Amino acid sequence: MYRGLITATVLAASITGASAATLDTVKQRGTLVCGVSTGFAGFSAPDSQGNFKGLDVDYCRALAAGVLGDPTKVRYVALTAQNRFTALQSGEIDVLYRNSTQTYLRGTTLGLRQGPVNFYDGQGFVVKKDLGVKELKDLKGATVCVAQGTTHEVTLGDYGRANGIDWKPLVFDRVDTMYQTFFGGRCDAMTQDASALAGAVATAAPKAEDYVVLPQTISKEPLGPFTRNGDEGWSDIITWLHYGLVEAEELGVTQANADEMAKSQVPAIQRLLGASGDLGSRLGLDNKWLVAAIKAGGNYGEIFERNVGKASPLKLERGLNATWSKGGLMYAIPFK
Ligand SMILES: N[C@@H](CCC(=O)N[C@@H](CS)C(=O)NCC(=O)O)C(=O)O
Repeated sequence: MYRGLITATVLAASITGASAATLDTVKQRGTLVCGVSTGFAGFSAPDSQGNFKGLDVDYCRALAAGVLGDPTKVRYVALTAQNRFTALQSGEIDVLYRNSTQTYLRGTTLGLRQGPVNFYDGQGFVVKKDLGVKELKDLKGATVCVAQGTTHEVTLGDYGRANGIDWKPLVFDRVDTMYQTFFGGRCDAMTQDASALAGAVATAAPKAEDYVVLPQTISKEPLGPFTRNGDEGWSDIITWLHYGLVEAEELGVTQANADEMAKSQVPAIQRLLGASGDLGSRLGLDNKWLVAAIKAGGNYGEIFERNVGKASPLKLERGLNATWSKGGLMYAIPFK
């Protein structure tokens, strides 16, 4: 009891220390420290040279460009599902961009803020095609590989109990071991975010065409950034970065034309790109911060297509991640 109290006090003290204006810390350091995954193709994974690539990584780059004027001024910290939130609470990282699902409990109990969703996902299943599985109830009695410390571990149990499917979870604390085990044939199915399954099949499967991601999903997995409570200024920057990238897509501002578009006569484009309205300064940033952010990796649509869309090995549809005007959920709050 006494020891628990000391630990809690030390943790609370370190959270307070870490919540001093993150923007100032980042500017003084000259580098953004971004928490990402240890390896999740399409979102954040090191390439053959060890450089992190992916949708989440492009958010880190856009943020560094917007805040520091240089998308390369990022130090990536690879985090597992288990240690990601502690790394943010303790101040080891400035922001977490790591395919992390937003939930009520994570939002209310961790001392963290949940930023706007940058990828709407759902928990899916992958199986070997020759197993002949067509729907989830065909997985009765199946061994299912699942990662520890994720939303999936809990949802798998809940769904099985509610629907009378007695699947047997095989739980892994390391995702690389989970992939090796599944593709080695030890589990009948593997479950995680449907996007992650597409990435795993595209990059880790011995023969991608032998596997199928089932069309059903069993949960909503809204993925987005996390920041610390008590630093509204920094959380606002994370929020408006996402809306800026979506607004850029809606207005046709791209990586290639951002400088040119800054001279546009369209008031909404002028405000977004800092030609009028002084919006950046209200966040403690340069008024043209979003020009720099968009030039780092493009607008939301460009980031999506390059990393996880048709131009990528994952080949995902835009679906819910299309802009609202095209039937999706990506909708930017107006810049005015
Ligand atoms: N979105 C889920 C799952 C996120 C997650 O950690 N997924 C694992 C695979 S199931 C992953 O990306 N692992 C890569 C890594 O650990 O670096 C959550 O927030 O709990």
